[in-house]
Amino acid sequence: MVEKILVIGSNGQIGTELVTELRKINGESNVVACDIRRPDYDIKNGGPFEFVNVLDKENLKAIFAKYKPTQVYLLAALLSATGEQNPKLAWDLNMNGLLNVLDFAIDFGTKKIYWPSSIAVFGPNSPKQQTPQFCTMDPNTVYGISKLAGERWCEYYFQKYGLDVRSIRYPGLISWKAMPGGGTTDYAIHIFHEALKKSSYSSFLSAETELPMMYMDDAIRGTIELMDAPADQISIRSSYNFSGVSFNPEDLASEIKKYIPDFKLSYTANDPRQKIADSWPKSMDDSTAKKDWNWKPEFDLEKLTLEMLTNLKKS
Ligand code: AKB
Repeated sequence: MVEKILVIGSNGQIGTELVTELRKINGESNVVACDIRRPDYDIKNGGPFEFVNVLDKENLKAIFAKYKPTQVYLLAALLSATGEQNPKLAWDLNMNGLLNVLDFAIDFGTKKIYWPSSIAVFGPNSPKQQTPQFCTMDPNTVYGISKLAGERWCEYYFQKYGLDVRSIRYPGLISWKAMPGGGTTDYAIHIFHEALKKSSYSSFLSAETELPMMYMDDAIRGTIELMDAPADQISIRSSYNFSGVSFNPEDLASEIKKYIPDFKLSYTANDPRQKIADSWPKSMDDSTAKKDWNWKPEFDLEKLTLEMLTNLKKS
């Protein structure tokens, strides 16, 4: 079957790479990049682009009617740090954007929906190490609250309407093609840019702040593997724990120093993102993803550091 795929929020850190990969697999004309702004990089030349605002129901409906998508990836969202600056907008976009897409997916017979969740669904009382799939969840950011509520809606639409919604709880994603969009884990990307430019970086998270992270290539491959898995192998209809590698700013700096020996890491105190990071897991138990659809990460800290430095130097 030829898939017709919409990627909503295509200009962001994930969308930029996901669109390219989906176009390689499904053909350029079958993957429609959708965003509120025209992209200023190559996806605009490689296939169709549409202006889409997920909060504008008429606009969204017209896109569903035009393309009758078989799959929709909904990536448009406000992340943890930006969400705290505008909590009501974050709730509106992250929640009503999802509900609008789920409703039109039913109306227009879309076969599969992908919606990203995050490690932000966990909170101060969740276990920090090897955080299990099911445990106490008390997120205290509006982003985390909206992602946890969104997970419940995804499972509800699957159970009530049989809609094939699939989701992953992303850790911090590390990539070089597009800049991150306002998250708490963004330091782990900025550090590479500054290391190459100035041989120094001031981290807004403290030395010992360990967080779950993943290289973008792993995240894109895992996302597509989940979407390709047979429906009867998907036991989680809220969102899967998903793990790559865990490290803190000191670990990352030590790895960067292997290539840039004079690199200096300092710290900026009292950044509001520290409190968010302190409420999140340090590492994730993703055994259910491993069991259900054979998830296996390929990038450890050494490999992702080398990839980041090599690619950023070339770009
Ligand atoms: C963020 O930091 O907000 C995101 C995430 C972990 O979901 N990168």
